[in-house]
Order: sequence, then structure tokens, then C-alpha cells
Amino acid sequence: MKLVLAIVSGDNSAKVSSALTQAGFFVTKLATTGGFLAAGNTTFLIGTEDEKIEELIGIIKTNSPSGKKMVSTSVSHGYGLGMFAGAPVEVAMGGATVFVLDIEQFYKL
Ligand code: 2BA
Repeated sequence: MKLVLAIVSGDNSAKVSSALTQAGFFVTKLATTGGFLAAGNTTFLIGTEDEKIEELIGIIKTNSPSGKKMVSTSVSHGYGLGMFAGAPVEVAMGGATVFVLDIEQFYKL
């Protein structure tokens, strides 16, 4: 048994959610925020059997097209001194970040 944590950009989350559910996966969605861009994303918790991991990753990949874009980061001085724009950096857009964890025990009570 595995627990998959999949962080998906907000734009792709509805597609990923419905594709996983249609394929028979049990899914919990958490509304989360990326630490770097401070933009909303969705973290899926999916408990599943080891032999279904490949199918699961395939579904997430198909429904999470990725790209790149330049963003300028904002830096705060704190103490109410406001923000200023930092140098633009290239960041990933879309796509998914996926962690697969071994689960020792699983109960539905
Ligand atoms: P964010 O933290 O908002 O990051 C958005 C994108 O900004 C990242 O895309 C990456 O291209 C860039 N980025 C993030 N941190 C950076 C840094 N310290 N310096 C320069 N560029 C940076 P992804 O790597 O595809 O990540 C998308 C979202 O997945 C992240 O949103 C975060 O919520 C999550 N994530 C990614 N890697 C993670 C990890 N190792 N642990 C926990 N969450 C992770």
C-alpha cells in the first residue's frame, strides 16, 4: 500500500480530480499554497495498491501539462517598509510534484 501526495497547479486540479475518480481511485483534495509563488495549488492524497502506482502517475501526468514562465519575485523588508520587485526567474507552470510513501497500516473504521 502506498500514499501518494500529488501537488497540482490550481488550473489542472479539476481535470486531475475527475480523471482519478473515474479511474476508480479514492482521492482527498486539499487547498494548498506554494511557498515560492504564493499561488494556490491543490494537494491530492491518494491511498492505493502498489501495482496501481504506474497508472496513477500516468493519469496525473496526462492531465497536468507543464510549461515554464518568467516571474518577478517580490521581496519584503518587513517592518512595514513594503515590497520591491526582485530579478525575474524562470519557474515551472502546471505539471505536478508527486511523493510516493510506503504505508505500514491502513484501516477504514
Ligand atoms: P511553489 O513553491 O509556489 O513553486 C512554484 C515554482 O517556482 C516551482 O515549480 C519552481 O519552478 C519554482 N521554485 C520553487 N521554489 C523555488 C526556489 N526556492 N528557487 C527558485 N525557484 C523555485 P515546481 O517545482 O513544479 O513546484 C510546484 C509546487 O509544488 C510548489 O509551488 C510547491 O507548492 C510544491 N513543491 C514543489 N517541490 C516541493 C518539495 N520538494 N516539497 C514540497 N512542496 C513542493
